[in-house]
Amino acid sequence: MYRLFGIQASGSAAVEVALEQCGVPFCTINASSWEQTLAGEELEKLNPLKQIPTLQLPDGSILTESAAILIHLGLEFPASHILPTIPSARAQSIRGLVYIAANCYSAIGIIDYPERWLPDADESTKASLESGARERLYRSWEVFADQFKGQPFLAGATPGGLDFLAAVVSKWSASREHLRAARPEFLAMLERIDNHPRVTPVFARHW
Ligand SMILES: N[C@@H](CCC(=O)N[C@@H](CS)C(=O)NCC(=O)O)C(=O)O
Repeated sequence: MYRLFGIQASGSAAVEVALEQCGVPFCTINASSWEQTLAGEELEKLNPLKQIPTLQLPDGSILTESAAILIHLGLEFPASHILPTIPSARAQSIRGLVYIAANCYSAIGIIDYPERWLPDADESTKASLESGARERLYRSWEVFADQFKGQPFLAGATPGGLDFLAAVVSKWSASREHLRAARPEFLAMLERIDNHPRVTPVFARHW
């Protein structure tokens, strides 16, 4: 059985949708770095960064990093269409997953925890880092929107792992509010993902 460490409204929602789509048995374990619980202690032993999503595979091994988890599930369960089957489309999905993790998710980490990058800085310096990271995040989403077109979804006819991660990560740091004016068609595609019957029931548990 897969064991998914996560919490409401976090990145674990994207993996939860994917696990549902794979049709595999899994359980969710409520844990995060911002709550001190026994499950949190277990999470920290498995993933020293104490970040979610963290997925324990049926063989007991640990997968961290949302993009890696989604790519793994897509390769392990090809019929799930978490990754497109056509190689060129699959390559673009992998590119998009790594893009979001490297550019968007990481910028949100800076916005949420500026003290990790500037441990000795005063409040105004940290605020300045936070606002620079926010601008960079918005620019990264604009570039993503220009590079990745939903037809009607990023993964093709039905939503895949790239759609799940884009829909979840864009919910934070007011990214969608920015995209409403900057890239309205892309925002409409994100809403299309939210409203897909395979996604809505899971997102309803999170937001
Ligand atoms: N690189 C990781 C980032 C995961 C991440 O930052 N998760 C957030 C929750 S959505 C977290 O656990 N933050 C708490 C922390 O960094 O202490 C990924 O792509 O999955």
